Amino acid sequence: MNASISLATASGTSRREVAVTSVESTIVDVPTVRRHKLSQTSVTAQNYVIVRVRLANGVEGIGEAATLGGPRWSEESVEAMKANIDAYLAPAIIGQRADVFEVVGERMDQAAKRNNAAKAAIETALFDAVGKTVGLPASSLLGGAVRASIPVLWTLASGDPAQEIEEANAKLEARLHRTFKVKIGAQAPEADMARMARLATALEGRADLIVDANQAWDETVSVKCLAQLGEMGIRLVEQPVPAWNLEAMARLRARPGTPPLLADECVFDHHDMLRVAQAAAADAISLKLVKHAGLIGVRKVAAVAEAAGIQLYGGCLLESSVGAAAHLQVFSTFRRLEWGCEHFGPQILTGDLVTEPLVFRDFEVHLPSGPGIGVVLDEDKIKHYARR
Ligand code: MUC
Ligand code: MG
Repeated sequence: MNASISLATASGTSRREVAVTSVESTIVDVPTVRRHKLSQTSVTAQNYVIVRVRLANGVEGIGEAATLGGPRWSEESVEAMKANIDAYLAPAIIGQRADVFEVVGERMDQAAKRNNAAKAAIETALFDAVGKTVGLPASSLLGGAVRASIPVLWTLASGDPAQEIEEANAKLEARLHRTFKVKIGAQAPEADMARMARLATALEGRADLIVDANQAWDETVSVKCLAQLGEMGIRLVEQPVPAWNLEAMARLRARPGTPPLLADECVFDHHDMLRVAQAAAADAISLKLVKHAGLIGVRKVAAVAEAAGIQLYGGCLLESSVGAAAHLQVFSTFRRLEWGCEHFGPQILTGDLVTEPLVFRDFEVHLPSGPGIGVVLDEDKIKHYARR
């Protein structure tokens, strides 16, 4: 029998009922509680594209694409994403079955090169809608959750060590976070090293520290700084050199005293991951929907990393509870997630976008239990934060 002729799903929903009837994109801007400074940009508001996909059965699915300071962290901006979703990606999938994720992915790839964050938001909305249709969490469609909560870190990024120590102490006190990622590279390396030494001393024995240079250094500066960071006991160093320079990452990694290296901007798809593995350029990979074009893409990159013995780190781009929930759905399916995750995003916003924000407790973030990605949009909040 031709499998495509069989229309019944587990819940009795016909395949025709899961055809995509509309795709809607909305730009929202949500202020952050403080300025967040990276090497290449600095933000006081997070910009997202919220995608809603409607199916013929009336079920709506939601997804989110995040950016950090416009097209500076990567090439996508919310304005470009909205334009490309509306003009190219939505027409490519309207009328298609939502539950054949690979087919939809291929159609989107034919309609637009890269645009990974935009594609991820749409694919997330499809997983949400299909999960809601069959009454299962997206994690079940991705292999099944093996954990209900994940250790979550907090990022210190004001650039002012006194403020950062106070912020870290408050998070420790509230039992929210006990690993802190410090954003470095916006100031001179000497100033960052002095800042890190202060933080390491103030938090010694109470918290773990990692750093993210967001590609700020060259190899010469990295040689010097990585040795110093190693002596300070920094647990992990993320993307010290430009994304193109895998050879430098590999040489730095081979030096005695270098802390483990985390690949971020140098890995967008699974082909990039393979090149990093072949070059022995990283100890761990930061997995993000905006880079890997969707939940399936996250699993593909993770599979290549696992095959090479490279550890997994649940990355973020300061998503709201919408994007964070989507990441948790896929992260929860990994047998190993050595470095936990950094989905503190909902906590750095002055307001969230969902009716029940994610739960942060005892240094972990909890997987929501509902169907699909497990969160529901708060329509008043969307109206409030929507760009006019
Ligand atoms: C990045 O480069 O990792 C994630 C957390 C944060 O503070 O910045 C981001 C992006
Ligand atoms: Mg990074």
